[in-house]
Amino acid sequence: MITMRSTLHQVYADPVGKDLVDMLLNSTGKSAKLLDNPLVGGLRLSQLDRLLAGRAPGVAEMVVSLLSSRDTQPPPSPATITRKWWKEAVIYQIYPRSFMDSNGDGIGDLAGIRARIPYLKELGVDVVWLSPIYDSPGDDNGYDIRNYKKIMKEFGNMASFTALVKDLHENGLKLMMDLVVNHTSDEHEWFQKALADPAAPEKDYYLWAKGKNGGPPNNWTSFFSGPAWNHYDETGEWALHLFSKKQMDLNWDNPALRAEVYDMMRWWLDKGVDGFRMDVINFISKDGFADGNPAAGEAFGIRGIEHYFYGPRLHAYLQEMRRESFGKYENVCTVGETPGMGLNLCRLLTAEERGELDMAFNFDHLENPGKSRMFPYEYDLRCLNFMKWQQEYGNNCWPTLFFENHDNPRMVSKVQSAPAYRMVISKLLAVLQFTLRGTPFLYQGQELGMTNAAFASIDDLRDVEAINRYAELRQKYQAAGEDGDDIAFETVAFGTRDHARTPMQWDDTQNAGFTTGTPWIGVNPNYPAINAKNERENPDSVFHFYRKAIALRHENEALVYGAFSPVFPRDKNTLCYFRVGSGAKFYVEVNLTGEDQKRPGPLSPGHRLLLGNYGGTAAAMRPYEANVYSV
Ligand SMILES: [Ca+2]
Repeated sequence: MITMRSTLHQVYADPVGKDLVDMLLNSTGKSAKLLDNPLVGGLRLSQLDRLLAGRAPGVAEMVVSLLSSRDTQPPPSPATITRKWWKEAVIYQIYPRSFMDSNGDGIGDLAGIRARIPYLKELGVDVVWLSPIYDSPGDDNGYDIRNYKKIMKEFGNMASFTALVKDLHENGLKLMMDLVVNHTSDEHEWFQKALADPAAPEKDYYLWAKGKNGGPPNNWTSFFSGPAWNHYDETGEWALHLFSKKQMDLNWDNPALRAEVYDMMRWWLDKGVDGFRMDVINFISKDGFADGNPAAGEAFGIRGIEHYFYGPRLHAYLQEMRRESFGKYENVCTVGETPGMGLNLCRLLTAEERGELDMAFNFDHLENPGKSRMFPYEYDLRCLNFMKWQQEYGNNCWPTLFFENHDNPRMVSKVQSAPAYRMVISKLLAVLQFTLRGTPFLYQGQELGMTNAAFASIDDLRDVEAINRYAELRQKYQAAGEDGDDIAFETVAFGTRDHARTPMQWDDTQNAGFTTGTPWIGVNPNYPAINAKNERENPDSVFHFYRKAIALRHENEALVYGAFSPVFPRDKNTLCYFRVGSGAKFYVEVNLTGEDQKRPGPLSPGHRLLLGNYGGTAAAMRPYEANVYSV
C-alpha cells in the first residue's frame, strides 16, 4: 500500500507506480537511473515537494491517490502464448479522406477504397482499419460523430459501406472500424436533445457542472487549446470537452449511455465488422471535477489529465463492454488508443485473463525523451524503447508495432528532416515492424516512404489542433508585444497532424492520381518521384521492400510467436536480436545511427541474408543499415 510515507523505491516497485514515475521522468528527459542513488530512492513521498523546491505541490498526493484506488498488479506472465489470428495479421490504417477519391469532389471515399483493394492485396496486408467514416460535421475530421449509424455523406452511404465490406471479405481482408465513444459531436441528437430540454434523459449522457466564480467549473485544459469546458445558456451549465469545442465528452457513469454504446457496437458487428480501434478509450472514466495539478499539467502539456487517464471505473467499463458487445462474437479484434498508459497499465488493459482489450497503443516511442511533437528536433532512433516491451510485456499480452498514424508526422522525416536516407530509413522501419514480436500497424503511404509536407502558410493547414494552437501562440506573442506570427507558424508546421493527411500518392498524374478535382488538402509536391506506380515498377523500391517483409513474416511463424532474445544490448548504436521458434532462427541487425558502425558481432557463413536495406552486407554497417538473416 503506497502512502505519503512510502519511499520512491517503494513507489517504483509498484507496477503502476513504475509507469507513473517513468512517465514523469520521460517527460523531463531524465532516466530512472536517478532512483539508483539511495539518497533519491530512499526519499519519502512526503519529502518530494521539498526536494523539488516547491515546484510540484500536490504531485505526491496525486500519486498516492492513484495508486491506492486503482488496480496496480497485472497478472503474471504464463509460459506460453495463445495463438490468435490478429497476432499473425498485418493491419493497414486508411485515412479515408486522403486515400482515394472516386467522384472528383476532392475528398477520398469508400468507393475509392474499394477500387484500391487490389493494391492492398499486392502489398499483402490482412486487415484494413478505417479512421472514422460516420456522419460528422468534420470539426476534427470525423472524430466528432453526429450519427453513429450513418455514413458521412462525403464518403458514401450504407450501400457503399456494405459493398466495401463484401469486397474486402471476398479478398480475404478484414475490416476494423474506428470507435469514438469518449465523446460525440455537439451536433449529435443526444446533445441537441440535452440542450432543448434539461429534463431529457439524454442530458445525463454528457458531463455537466456549474461554473465557479463566473468561469468554468475547474482549471482543466483541452487537448486542442483553451479551457475544456463550454458554457450553455440553454442549461445554465458548463459541459466538458477534452478535445475540440464541438467534441462533447460522454458520461460513462450513466448505464443508459453505456447500453446505447454497446447496442451501437453490436449493430456494426452484425454488419460484418471484424474489430474496433478505440479512440482515447482510457479517458472514458472520470473521477470527478477537482482542479488538475498544475505541475503535472506542465509536465504532460495538459491540465487535469490525472482525473481521467486512468479513471476509477475504466477496467469495469471495458470488461462490461466486452461482455455486452464484441465478446458475444467470434474472432473480433480490439485495440485501444491509450495515451499516457505505460507498460504495466497496458498490461492491466490487455492481459487475456482480464477480459478487456486485445491490444493497446503506447506512444512513448514516437518522441524522444523530453521532446514533444510540437517542438522541432531530429528523432534519435537510439532512444527506441522496444526492448522493454519485447521482454517485459508478458506472454498474456501482445504488443502493437507502429511508427505512424493519422495523428503524427511521417517517421522518416522525424529522423531526418531532409531525408537523404529516405529509402534506407523507410526500409529500416519495416525491418523492425515485421521482425519484432507484436502486431504491425502500417499507416497509408508509409509503404511508399511518403514524407512530411512543406507547408508554406497557415492557410495550407486543415487540422483543428494546429489551427487552434497557432491562434493561441500568436495571441501569446501579441500580448507580449512581439510579432511572433512566423514562430507560431513554424512551431505548428513542424508537428501538425496534417503531414500524415496529405493525399496518398498513387502516380505521377495531376494530384498524384488521388482526385480529378481539387484535393481538400494539398498534395505533397514530391509525388512525381514518390508514388505507388513508380514503386511498383521498381524492384528496389520501398513498396517492394515492405511487400517482401510482410511476406517473410507471413511465411515464418518464428517472426510472430518465436522467442525474442537481444544480443549486444550494451551497444547503443545498434539493435541486434534473434527470433527463434518452430525450428527456425532469425538474426536481425540494425544500425540506429546516420554513421558507419562497427558490426557488434561477427556474421558466420551460416548467416544467410534474407532482407536488407542495402541489398547486401559490407565490413562495417552503413548509415541506418538493417538486415534480416536466417541462421
Ligand atoms: Ca469523393
